[in-house]
Amino acid sequence: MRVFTGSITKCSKEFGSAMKVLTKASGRSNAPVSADINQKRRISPKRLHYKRDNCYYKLMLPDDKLKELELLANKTRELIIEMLLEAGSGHSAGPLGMADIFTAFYFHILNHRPKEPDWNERDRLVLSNGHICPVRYASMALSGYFPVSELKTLRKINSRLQGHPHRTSLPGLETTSGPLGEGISQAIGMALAARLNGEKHRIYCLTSDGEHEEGNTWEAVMFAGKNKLNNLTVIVDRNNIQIDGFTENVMPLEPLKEKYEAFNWHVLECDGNNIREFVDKINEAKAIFEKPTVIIAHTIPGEGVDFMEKDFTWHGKPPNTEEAKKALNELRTLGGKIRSEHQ
Ligand SMILES: Cc1ncc(C[n+]2csc(CCOP(=O)(O)OP(=O)(O)O)c2C)c(N)n1
Ligand SMILES: [Mg+2]
Repeated sequence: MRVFTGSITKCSKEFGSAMKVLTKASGRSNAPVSADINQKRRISPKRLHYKRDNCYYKLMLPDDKLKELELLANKTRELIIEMLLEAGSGHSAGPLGMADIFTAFYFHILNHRPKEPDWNERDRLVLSNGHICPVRYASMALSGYFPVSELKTLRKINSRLQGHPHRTSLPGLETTSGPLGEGISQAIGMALAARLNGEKHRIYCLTSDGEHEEGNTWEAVMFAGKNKLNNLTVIVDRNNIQIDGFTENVMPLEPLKEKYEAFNWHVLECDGNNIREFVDKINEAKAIFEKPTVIIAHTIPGEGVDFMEKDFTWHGKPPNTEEAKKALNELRTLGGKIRSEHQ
């Protein structure tokens, strides 16, 4: 496979050199790890790099792969609109806003096997804010966990695709979620267990900004910081909205970065609707060895559908037929840039 040709950075097996490449590529003057810890440990560059012909290459996103992911994210958004229309209920804003991040996970970041969902070495992706599950279902279907046609059963009686994810119904889900504020607690349990068992998989937890109004979230954040759970990466969907308003009006969360830092976390921020930027931050998180990492991903709720963007009233309602038609037209024409095959 020649996917990485032309866009990969060759580097030595030595971790020190690898970090220089990483730092140079991210345009930063300081390596994102503390030198003393890395000097003491010989870190296998395997998880940061891609091995071919006995050489290690930094995992970057070549342009053609990025384009592929962006188109998949757009397809994911179309499926979300179609599912919600069919279901007649559900959440629009959060799933659309997180389509880029889910696409990046399922098609580039995760070490997983869609046809073997219980494979023990898989990375764990915990979805804490369960109400945005239409985006997870769409990514799972597109990546081969189940047929895309099953998406039409969202929220139907006896469907495996419940309105909030039900772990034992659908292989590939790591947890049941819906009650907010539980995901980081579940993820720290997985991270601690993996460390105690000497297992190498990583644990990712997707959580929302609204969930940071839950006390349980902060207990988990405190525990992870204390235990230096460096195999855990939390991603906060910082879309500034919650069920009936803007977070900063309902319960201000800022300064969120400083709060995490005070709990001994490594904090990164990015544009959560920019796949390349997000993937870069994930790679950077893998290079942090003394702390858990949180990526505060700034996303636009309703991203891709003009009349839904940044409007909290789309938190928990589906489009009607007319609205879905308008939304699908916008997505299928990439905002009027191309002709849709459906026209
Ligand atoms: C413990 C708990 N309390 C309340 C709710 C009801 N609820 C569902 S979504 C939501 C808003 C949470 O904010 P956020 O996740 O940021 O929403 P989004 O960004 O998706 O609009 C609330 C209060 C819940 N699911 N669980
Ligand atoms: Mg929110």
